[in-house]
Amino acid sequence: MKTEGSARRGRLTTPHGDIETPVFMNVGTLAAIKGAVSSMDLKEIGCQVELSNTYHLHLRPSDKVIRKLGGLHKFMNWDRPILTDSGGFQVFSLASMRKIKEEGVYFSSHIDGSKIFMGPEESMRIQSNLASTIAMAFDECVENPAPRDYVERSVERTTRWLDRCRKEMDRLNCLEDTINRKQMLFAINQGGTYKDLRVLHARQISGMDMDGFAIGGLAVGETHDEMYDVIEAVVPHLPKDKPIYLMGVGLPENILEAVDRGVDFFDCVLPARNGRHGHVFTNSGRLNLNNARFETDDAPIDSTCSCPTCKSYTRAYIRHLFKAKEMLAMRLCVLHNLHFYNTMMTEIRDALDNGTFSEYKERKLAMVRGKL
Ligand code: PRF
Ligand code: ZN
Repeated sequence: MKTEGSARRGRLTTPHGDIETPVFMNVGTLAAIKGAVSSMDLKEIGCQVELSNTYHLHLRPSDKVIRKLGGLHKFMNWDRPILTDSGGFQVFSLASMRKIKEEGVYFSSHIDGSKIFMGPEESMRIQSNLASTIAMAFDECVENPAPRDYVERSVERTTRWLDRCRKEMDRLNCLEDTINRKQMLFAINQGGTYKDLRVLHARQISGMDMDGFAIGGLAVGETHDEMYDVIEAVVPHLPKDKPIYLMGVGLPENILEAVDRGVDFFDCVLPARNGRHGHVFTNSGRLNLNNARFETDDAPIDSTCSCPTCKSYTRAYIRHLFKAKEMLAMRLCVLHNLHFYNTMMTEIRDALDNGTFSEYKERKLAMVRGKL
């Protein structure tokens, strides 16, 4: 592993192949990247890891169905690593009528209102049925800002839940008929914006046998500077030899700043969501392709980009597709944006290999802000 300041160039070996880090994981909540992007497309745009969600797949088509069909890899035709989030975030952001108890969370499905219970053991069983490469611990994600005493009790419960996740995952990985008996488990650090609670929790979970450590509960209401402060406070208290994953972050500039502070894994819905609205990332700032100024623009989205979209289509054509409400508009922009993110991660890894990350970071920050 090469380092430059706190930034690290690493590799995580998994049963589904090596992951070169820092890495961006491409979000396919329902075992599909929104915007009509297939697993074949993902290979073309340099995706290493796909991310799906326990909560969504449990509700539809159900983890039992996916298990019967041989697990998520076979189901969605993706043979590289898959990380599944635990439901700990989605239950809190999507479900209604939520009741948090020591045993887990009672809630109503956002699809049909049916009553569901999910606790650490249920989350591990669902993720074991999905047979993802990496499972995430079942945690509580608290929105910022939150009262200190609430965060304190929530973090303590998340630690107890982590212990139950570890035990249940160990049991499942020993069962003869488990699809992926080498399923990995990442812990999740919480503690809101209270740095002392964050550090206390990081110290507690560092002592547990985990394959990686995530920083959760960020990008949920605090400022970017508060987020960077928490990352800086927490990273030194996590094991040096395990990957660190910042959940649900973020803009290219947030990723560059977090890599600089020691983060290895990222995921975010932004590139796909923005792409579906015609908002694209380029090396000269962000563009909105719905804008009238692109009506007769025959340049590609980004003339420095080698993605399938930029090799073949103009801004004017894609703008026309949006106006005509053609699905292809979304697909082309999502492909470009995901390629932009995955390529930025390759550039980050190359810069770390060459010892030029700090120069690269400053140049790329200027580029994505449209100032170069
Ligand atoms: N916990 C889980 N998933 C998450 C988060 C979290 O705190 C976040 C916070 N940004 C995104 N996804 N389990
Ligand atoms: Zn492109």
